[in-house]
Amino acid sequence: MRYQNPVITGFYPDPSVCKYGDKYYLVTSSFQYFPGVPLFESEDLINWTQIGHVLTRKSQLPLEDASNSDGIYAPTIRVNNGRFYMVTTNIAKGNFYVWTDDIYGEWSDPVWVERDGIDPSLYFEDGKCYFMSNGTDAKGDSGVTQCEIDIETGKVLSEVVTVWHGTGGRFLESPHLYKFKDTYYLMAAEGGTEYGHMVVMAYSDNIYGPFTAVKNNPILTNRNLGGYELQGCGHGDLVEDNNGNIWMVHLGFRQIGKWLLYHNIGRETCLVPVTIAGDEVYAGYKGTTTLTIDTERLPDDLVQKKDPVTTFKNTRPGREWIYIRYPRDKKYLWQDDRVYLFGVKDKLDDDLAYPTFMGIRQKQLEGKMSVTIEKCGDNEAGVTLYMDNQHHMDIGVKKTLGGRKLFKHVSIGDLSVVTDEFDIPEEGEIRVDIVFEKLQYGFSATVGGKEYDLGKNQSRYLSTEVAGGFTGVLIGLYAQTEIDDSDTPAIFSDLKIEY
Ligand code: 6LW
Repeated sequence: MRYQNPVITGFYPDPSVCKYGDKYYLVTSSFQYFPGVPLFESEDLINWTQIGHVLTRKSQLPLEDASNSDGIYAPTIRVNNGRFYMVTTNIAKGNFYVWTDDIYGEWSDPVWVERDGIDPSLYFEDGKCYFMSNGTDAKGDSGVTQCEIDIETGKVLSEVVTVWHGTGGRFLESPHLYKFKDTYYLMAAEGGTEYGHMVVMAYSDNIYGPFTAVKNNPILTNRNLGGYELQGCGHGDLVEDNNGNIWMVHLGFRQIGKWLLYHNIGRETCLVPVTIAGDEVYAGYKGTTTLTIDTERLPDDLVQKKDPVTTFKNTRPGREWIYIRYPRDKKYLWQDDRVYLFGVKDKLDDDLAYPTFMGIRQKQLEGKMSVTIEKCGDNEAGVTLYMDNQHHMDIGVKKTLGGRKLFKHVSIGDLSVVTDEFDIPEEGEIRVDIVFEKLQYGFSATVGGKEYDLGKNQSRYLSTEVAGGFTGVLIGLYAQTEIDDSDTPAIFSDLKIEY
């Protein structure tokens, strides 16, 4: 059959996967957003359904100090004796894991592990649990570090050993350990999560090494494919299916144009077949990831489903919709096909703030969205394409003395500009339309049967290459006022996002 990469589109980076029974479970990074660590389920590896998040409580997810792209970095998911574990880094606090015996239920409070480095991973064998990260050992050596931990308490039980230094690329990270046919395989990423990203692998007869690099490293990279739209392939995890086939999920990003080195919708989750043959490992198409993959490993009648039109009815707060740091209590209300947002003083431009905002990922480079703003609350409400607090494009409605203004506001770094502005009637709903193209966004609105052209802006200004960081564009709804206890909500209805 033929499937398309990415298999999970939009800002879902650093995927990790495990299999339990006949189902696969996958998690990704979430940075400064709440809830943390999106959790997906699949029966076939190419159709993934988000079933929730792993970190759903403030006690699991302290994000007060999390600026853009801080917070939760790459997670690893594993299952051992029917118990699921998710281990990750909260960048301001350290490494921790949580566990659950019910994948559809709540996860435990964090169990902190006194180990440094990012991208922690767990490996279970013979009643023992090994913890690895890209850390530093007691001798000051750094690389992939490994030790045994007590999985009940998180306590480090053994000496920390640097087991591999990689193949020489910068930023050796995302270590994962596996055992295939009695040989240990250690997989990691190198090159950094940009255009030089790659996946490398080593093997050993012993769990603590020494690890020898396989013959054909990097086993996966798109760094040498000039002009190919899918770039930055790296940071992977392996899983074996019921037929003994091995697959890798990994991140990659789609450039906005073949020769335009910008990506705005974040790092996404891809899937490639892998074959391990002793000291050689074959991944994807000749060690690269293609947008289209033909495989005999999946049945010909399997269909890769397209995203349905997104509405308020088929999405949920805290599932697809996420918040910046925390949703303040009582500022969000969902009723059937309507969303009520109670504005606060915090603004989209503010760092370390808690604006009234809920966002959902832009999942494809091309598409369109529309939503009705029935009321704009005390002061201001709108729609934003949000990369971070310094990079966003907003269509807003604001009350003025005796009327209202419809406007477009754009923040690009230290430029924060209202680019278009119209006086509109004091009453009546506003329909906002945004068209997503690869190179630009087009904005318009309709009020009382009259259409307002709010112009176009280049998508590159919301890209990672311009904004920096590790996230991707969210389609957000927001409300703002001059007081924090407003009881007049902005009201949104009839949302449609189509790709
Ligand atoms: C993550 C690191 C990486 O922890 O980027 O792509 C960092 N790889 O492994 C943030 O996602």
